[in-house]
Amino acid sequence: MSNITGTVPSNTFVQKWVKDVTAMCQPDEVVWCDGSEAERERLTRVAVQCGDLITLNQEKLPGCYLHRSALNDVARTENLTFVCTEQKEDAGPNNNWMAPAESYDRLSKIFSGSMRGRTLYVIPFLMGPLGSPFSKVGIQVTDSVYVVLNMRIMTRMGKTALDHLGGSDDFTRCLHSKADLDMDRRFICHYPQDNTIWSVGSGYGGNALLAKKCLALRIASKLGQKEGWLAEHMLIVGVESPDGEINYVCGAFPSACGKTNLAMLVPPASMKGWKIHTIGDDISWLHVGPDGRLWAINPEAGFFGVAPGTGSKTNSNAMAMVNRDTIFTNVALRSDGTVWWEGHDDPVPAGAQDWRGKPWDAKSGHPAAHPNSRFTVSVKQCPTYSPEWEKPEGVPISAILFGARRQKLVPLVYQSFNWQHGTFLGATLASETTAAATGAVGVVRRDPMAMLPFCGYNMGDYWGHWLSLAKRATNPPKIFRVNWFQRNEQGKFLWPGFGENLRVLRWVIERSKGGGQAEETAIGYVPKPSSLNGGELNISKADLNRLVAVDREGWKNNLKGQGEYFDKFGDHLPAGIREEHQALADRLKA
Ligand code: SAT
Ligand code: MN
Repeated sequence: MSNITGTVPSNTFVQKWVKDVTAMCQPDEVVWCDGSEAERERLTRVAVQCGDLITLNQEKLPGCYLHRSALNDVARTENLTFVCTEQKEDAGPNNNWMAPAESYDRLSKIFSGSMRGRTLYVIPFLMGPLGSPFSKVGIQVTDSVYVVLNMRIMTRMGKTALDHLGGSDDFTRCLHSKADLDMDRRFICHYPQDNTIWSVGSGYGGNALLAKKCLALRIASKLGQKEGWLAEHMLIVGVESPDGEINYVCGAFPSACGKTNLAMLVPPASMKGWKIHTIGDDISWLHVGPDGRLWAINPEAGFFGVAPGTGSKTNSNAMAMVNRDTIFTNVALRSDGTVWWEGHDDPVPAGAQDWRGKPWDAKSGHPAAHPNSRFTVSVKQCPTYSPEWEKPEGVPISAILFGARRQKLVPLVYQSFNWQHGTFLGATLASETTAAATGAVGVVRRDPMAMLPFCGYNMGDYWGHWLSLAKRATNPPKIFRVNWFQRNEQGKFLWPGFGENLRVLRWVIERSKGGGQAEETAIGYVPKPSSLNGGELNISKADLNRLVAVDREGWKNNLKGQGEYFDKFGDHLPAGIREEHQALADRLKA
C-alpha cells in the first residue's frame, strides 16, 4: 500500500483510475497536487534535493532553476510515438500505429512496478480559460517532479481543474513514468477511443508534459473532428494598428520555426503606433462562433520556448520574461549561477558548463546550450500578455498563416484564393527539419498544417474536416502562406525577419479586410513590393522583388511530389484537395 498525501477529490472516476494505475506502477507514495504556491515551494525543494533542478543565482534570476535532462532525452522522439486505434487506417499514413491491445500489453509490462521507491504525483489540469465551454480537463499521473513543476506553469493546475470537471468522467487519462529512460523501452501512445495517453521512458517536454502535444493536439484534434472544431499547432497574436483596431491572427509553423518570436513580436522603430497582444505561442483551439467567424482560445498557460537564438535583438519580450520564475532545460550554466545560450545578449562566457554539465569554452567545438534547450515560463510574464487569453469565448480570427522554413521557392507571403485553396496551402506545407525532434536537421519534409507529428488521426480525414468547416464558418479567416527563411546564393537570409515581420502582418490584415495591393499569380495573391516597404525598410529593391517572385518552373517541379504524397491517403483524400492540386497544375500550364 502506498502512503497518500494531499486531498483526494470526490470524483469517483478520477479516484478509480488513479487507484488502478497506482496498483500497476507501485509507487511508495501518492501525492495529490493542488497547484498551490506552498506546494510549488515544497516540490521545488524536493526537485533540488533529488538533482532534477539546480538552483540558479536567486539574486539575479529569482525563482529560476536549471534542469539537465538525460543525454538521450533531449527532444521529441517521433519514431516512438504511436496512435493506437482499432483500425490502422484511422491513424493514417501520417502516424505510427499499434493495435490498442498489443500496445496496452507492451506498455503495462514497462509500467509495472516502474515507480517502486518513487512518488506518484496526480496532477489535475484544465486546458483553456476558466468557465469556457471549450476547455478540457486532464488528469496526469507522473513520477517526475520536474514534470509536475512544468505542468504547473504550462496548464491551469489543481483545484480549478477539479471544479471544472465536477463529477464527470469526461477527462483525458494521462499516465506517465520516466521508468529507466531507456530508448528501447520508450513509447508515447495515444488511445483516442479511450481518451487516454500512456507515455513511458522519457522526461522530455513534448513526450512527458502530456497536456501539450499529446492532449492539446493529438487527442484534441480527434475530439475536434467529432465535435466540429479544430485543434491546431498555431500561435495566436493580436495586432493593433495606430488607429487602435485589433485584428487577431493565428499562425501554424513547425517546431522551432519562430512561433514564440512572432507571438510576441517587437514592432520596428519605423512602425510607430503599432502594438502586439500575445495570446499564445504554440496551440490554438478554433470554434465556429455564432457570427460565422472562427474564434480561438489558447488551451495552455505557459510557453515552452526554444532558448538558442533568443536575445534582445531577436525577442526582447522573451528576454524580459525569463529573468524570474522560469525553469530552464539544457541551457549552459555560467560561473555566477546564471544561464547562457547561443544567441544570448552576453558575450561567450568563460568558465561555463555546457548543457551536460561539462566545462565549456568557445574552443570546445560544440554549442554550450543544446540546440533544443528550452525555457518554461507563465504567459502572464510576457510583457505583451493579453488578458483576452482568459476570455471564455476566445478571440475572433481574421487571418491564418501557414509558415515553414524554406531556403528557396516559397515567397515571403501570398494569399489563397478561398478557404478550399487555403486548406490546400496548409496541406502542401513542407519545411526544413529542426532540432525539436530527434533525427536529421535541415532536410525538407512534408509537414501539412505543421501538424504532421501532432494530428491524432488520418490526415486525409483531417483535411476533409477542414474543408467541411466552411459550411458552418460563413465568415472564415483568410488564409496565407508565409516564409521568412529565403536565402541568397551566399546563404544569407533575404528578409530581416523578427520585428520586420509586422510588415507582412500589416499586409495580411489589409487583405483580410478586402484592401491591400496584390497581384494575382498561379499560386495565389502576392503583395506588390511597395506594400511591404513603406519606404523605411533597409533592403535592396532587387532582394524585395525576389522575395515576392513566383518561380513557375520551380512550382511545376513540385507538382509531382505533391501528387505522390496525396496518393498515400487513398480514399481518405478529400476531392477538394485533389481539385486544388489539379487547378494549380492548370494555372501553371496556362
Ligand atoms: O514537443 S515540444 O512541445 O516539447 C516542443 C515542440 O516541438 O514544439
Ligand atoms: Mn510546438
